[in-house]
Amino acid sequence: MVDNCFLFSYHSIKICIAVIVVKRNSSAEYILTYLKANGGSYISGQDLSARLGISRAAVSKQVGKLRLAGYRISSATNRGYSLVGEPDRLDSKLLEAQNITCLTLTESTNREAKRLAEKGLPGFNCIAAEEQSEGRGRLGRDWFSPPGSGLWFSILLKPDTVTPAEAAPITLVTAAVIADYFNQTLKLPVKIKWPNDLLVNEKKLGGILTELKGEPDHIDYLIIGIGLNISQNTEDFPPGLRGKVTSLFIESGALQNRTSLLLQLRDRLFKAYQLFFQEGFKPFSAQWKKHSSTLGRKVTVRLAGQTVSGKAEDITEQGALILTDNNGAKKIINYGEII
Ligand code: BT5
Repeated sequence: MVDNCFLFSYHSIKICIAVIVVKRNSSAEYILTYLKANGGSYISGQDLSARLGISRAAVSKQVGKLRLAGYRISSATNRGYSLVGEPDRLDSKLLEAQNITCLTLTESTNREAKRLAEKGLPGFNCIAAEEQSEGRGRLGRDWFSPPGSGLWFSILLKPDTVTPAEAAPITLVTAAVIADYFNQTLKLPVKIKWPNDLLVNEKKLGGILTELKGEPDHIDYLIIGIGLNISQNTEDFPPGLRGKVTSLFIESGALQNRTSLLLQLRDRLFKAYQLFFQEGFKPFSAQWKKHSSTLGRKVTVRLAGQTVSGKAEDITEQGALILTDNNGAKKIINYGEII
């Protein structure tokens, strides 16, 4: 008797769970079907909520899920939603043929690059992912990296001719090459905020996370992780990031093919790193300064538990920031963050 009762309630719970799962899935699928049937025209949230028998808040939540899955859905006040594009996927076959490891999903391409480096993968290799589940910024911060909208990749290098101190400006070299590419080729005014932020109109388009394993006199490996927002709409970002971040699409109104963009950037970066290992930061200094949004400005830099304010005057050949503080004293700052 007790056993039967247990079986009965267990069975009911199972049915209940199944019903919830089907209902959740089908709401997003129905919304997608309606949006597709509407051929790019707007359909109101009220209309969708009436057709599906769910609240408007639930419609908005399901639209959010579709966006996270890579669907490009535009929303406008008093008009509703329209489907702008299907999920765009990196062409993994093409990338693999060009020696780029292309993963559908990974925690972090930097972590993946580290694993491969430890297993013996040589330098001048690139690892990209459609999506990162635990994309990271500096100091353990999160990096939002959904599928279908950005470039999330890491470059593995194993230089044997430079020390960690000599390699320090490689983040600035990376920023200079990317900013130059966006300015020259795509005519997008990308600026560099020392040391690792790529901005357009003061909003963050991308960032760089450089990690190194080695001893003071040699490098085992260097990993340069690059995150760039390419085809997102403003609504595709979590509310906490909106207003502070941007994408190539938001700024230019044009959709770029992420696969070819990645190939172009990888090739330019590889060439730049070869030159950097031979000649240091000097060949990149002018390029970096040209695109800098930091030099000539009053800034406050946070470093190891303290802040320093003053005018950002220049950078050294090691990529350190030269600042004249409010008492007129010159300071050289190797690591830190402008706040
Ligand atoms: C960075 O850190 O700017 C470095 C980001 C590097 C990401 C790449 S993606 C490929 C590789 N694999 C990884 O796991 N990471 C690298 P930081 O300066 O600490 O900035 C982090 C801050 O930027 C966060 O705290 C947010 O405020 C903001 N942020 C998060 N996601 C963003 C995004 N997609 N676009 C713009 N800003 C974002």
